[in-house]
Amino acid sequence: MEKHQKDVPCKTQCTASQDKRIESLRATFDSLDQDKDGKVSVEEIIKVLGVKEETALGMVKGWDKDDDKHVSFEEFLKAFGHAPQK
Ligand SMILES: [Ca+2]
Ligand SMILES: [Ca+2]
Repeated sequence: MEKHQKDVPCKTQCTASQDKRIESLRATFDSLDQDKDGKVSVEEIIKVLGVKEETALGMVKGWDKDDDKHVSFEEFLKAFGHAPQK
């Protein structure tokens, strides 16, 4: 009867871990986005992470795909969401 425990379809597990991943990225993004406008600015990165302006600029540059100098959650997801989980 309980033999099916090992037969959990990968799809279920993969989706669950993907959801978890997005959830934790969302939490990180929310903590960066201090004014809750849905975008992370250079100033917010400096404030939250306590990094230098040039460091924060470099980070935004790397993540900012549409070049508006802000990182949207979509861009944040693209930057981190596709990295394979080990
Ligand atoms: Ca913001
Ligand atoms: Ca952007």
